[in-house]
This record gives sequence, C-alpha cells and structure tokens, in this order.
Amino acid sequence: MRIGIVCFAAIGGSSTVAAALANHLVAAGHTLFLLAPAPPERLHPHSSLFFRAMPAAGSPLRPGSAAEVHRLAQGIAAVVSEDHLDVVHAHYADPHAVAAVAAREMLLGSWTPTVVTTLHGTDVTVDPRVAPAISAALFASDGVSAVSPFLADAAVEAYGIPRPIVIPNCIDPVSARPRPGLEQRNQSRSERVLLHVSTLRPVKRAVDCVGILARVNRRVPCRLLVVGDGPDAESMHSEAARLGVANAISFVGATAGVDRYFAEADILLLPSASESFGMAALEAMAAGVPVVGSCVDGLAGVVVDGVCGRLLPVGDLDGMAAAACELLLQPGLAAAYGDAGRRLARESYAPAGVIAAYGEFYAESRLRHAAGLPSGAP
Ligand code: GMT
Repeated sequence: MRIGIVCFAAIGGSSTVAAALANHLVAAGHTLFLLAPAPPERLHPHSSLFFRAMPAAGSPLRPGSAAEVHRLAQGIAAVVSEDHLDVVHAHYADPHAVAAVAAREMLLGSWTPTVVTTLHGTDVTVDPRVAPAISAALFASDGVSAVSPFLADAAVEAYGIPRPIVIPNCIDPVSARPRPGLEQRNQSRSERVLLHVSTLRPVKRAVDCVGILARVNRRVPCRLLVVGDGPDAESMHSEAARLGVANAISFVGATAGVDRYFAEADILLLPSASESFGMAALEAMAAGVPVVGSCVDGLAGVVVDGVCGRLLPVGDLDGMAAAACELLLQPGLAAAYGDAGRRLARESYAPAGVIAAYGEFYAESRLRHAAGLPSGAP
C-alpha cells in the first residue's frame, strides 16, 4: 500500500506515534509518505519512506485558521495525485481529517484515496464553533480510530459518531533504552530528578509540578526538569519564584532527543486534568521511570496505580508529593515500579500488535471506501 500519514511536526505524543507507525509500516513492506510541516523527530531514514512538506495548519497548542486548513487540503490533494496514495491517515480530526476529506473532494472525478482518522485527545475538547466541521470530517472518514477507550467514548458523546475502534499507542523499542541502576546514578549526584514532559498547555497542569517540587524538596533535595514549552511556562516561573524554588528548576524547552531526559529522571510527574492516553507516561514506563500523576481518563488505563506509578486525584499536590517522596526514599520500591513499567510497556504496547491492528483497520476502511460506505454508515 502507498500510505500518506498527515501529522503535526511538533514534538509531542501524536507525532511520536505517527513517526513510529511510519517506521514500522515501511519495515512491513509499505511505501510511506509523511505529510507534515517538518519531519517529526524519530523518523528513521528508509528508501521507501518519503517526507512531503505541508503548510502549517495549527498545532496541539493552536487551532489552524480556515485559510491554513484550505492550503493544507490542497497540499494533501497534490501529494495524493502525484504519489498515487491509496490511504491518507490523518492524525487528529482538527485540522488533519478536515483537510484530508476536503482534499478528497478536490480529487473527485479522478483517483480518490481511502481516508482514515486517528483521534488523539483535544479532538474532543475543541471550540464548539468548529464541532460541526469536525463531526462532518469524521462521518466522511472511511474509518475512525481512537488511542484509548476513554477517547472513543468521548468522541461518540461529542460527535454522535459510531464508536471508533481503539488502537492504543505503541512504544518503539529504540527509545526503550535500559537506564543505569539507581544506586549507580545516585553516587554521581546528590540531587534527585523529577521530570515533566509536555506542551505546557493548561490541561497539563504543569504549574502543579512546581508545587510538588516545593513539597518534595522539604524532604529530599531534588530538581525539576521541564521538557517542552507552551502557554503555562510563564506561570511556572512565577509560581517557582513565589515558592522559592526557582533555582531548583531547569527549563530545557521544546527540544529534540527527549529520551536522554528519561534516562536522567527518577520520577515522571504528569498531574494533567485530562489525558486521552498519556504518551509521556508510556515513554517513562519503557525507560523504567515510575510515574506520579493524576488519576484521569486514558492515563489511568496506561499507568497501573501501585504497580508502575501512583495516580492521585487531580490537584492533590500533597498526595503526589508524598507518593514521590516514598519512591525517592525507597530505592527498592522505585526499582520494582520501574521494572514493572518496562515489562508492561514491552508486553502491552509493542509495535507489532499495534501495526497489525492498523493494517486491519486500513484494509477494512479500504473496503468501505470501495463500497462507498463512510465510517458513519451502518
Ligand atoms: O496533549 C498535548 O498537548 C499533546 C497531544 C499530542 O499531540 O501529542 O497529546 C495528545 O495525544 C497524545 C498521543 O496520542 C496522548 O498521549 C495525549 O494524552 C493527548 N493529550 C491529551 O489528551 C490532553
């Protein structure tokens, strides 16, 4: 099959997943075209993997304008006809499925591809004014998948679509490198490391990480490493100054090579108000890092509380700080959580099963397309 994957270029879970999917589908013998404003991190060079630059149309941080979405649709249509794509796989309904469906309309009368959409999260919390456009794009897609059961249910509720099939995100073994043992690492530094990786959007509650750091620091000297950038960076700085912990935070920014920070970390903090999945948590688990976060939605399906991390109610900073201290003060417990996380990541989120599921999803969607039955049809 000739498959076009449309995704954001940003560093983020959905781009990581799109890149992993492209790498593995190519290895399975397909020809892949990655359509994005810039190549996502972790895309491996391959003679059957091609990058096609698209005009930017928003990001997980900012919705695209109508003009940007139209330009993206034209870009997708051009690649479909020049590269003869069989399938266009849109990651995110807004703007990618909207643009992919519009591209297919532009091509009517000639070759039209199968369009499949994977929902990633904020797809269900978008501005209600654009909900009808998203709903139409989902109904017009030949297949819709979601990365967690929570998200599939939320999409049914938000858009009245038939329940999407659930295909979880996978973790590429390339990023699942073994970490040095705790004892070994602690000999080389006195400070422990709390890591937060996100787009620093309000939904991530990154400011809570500062409060957790301040509480933990009273018992265990530690540093908060913040990887990523976004609207809440400013508030994190003010909160750090207010709590007197500004010197104990390092803002790394939105940088490539996130893996090296997982190798440094003692604990990943993910206190989000909502997560459709929680890719950062899965990456931490694969790297053997225990997760302390909130007990919400998709995140509770990925992190098994009391096995590979601790999940507390949203906003329970005292609880999260206590859980972090417990792990920092009991290396045996932290090591057991780390091992369990690595095992879970390997056993439940291996690329092979996920790639096979996407293969079936494409095949079924192609049949629907050939029969003229979009995903919304019974
Ligand atoms: O949440 C973000 O700011 C980033 C966004 C993304 O594009 O990666 O994350 C969403 O998709 C990820 C990949 O499926 C999920 O792991 C995240 O949970 C999801 N974010 C939310 O649901 C808030």
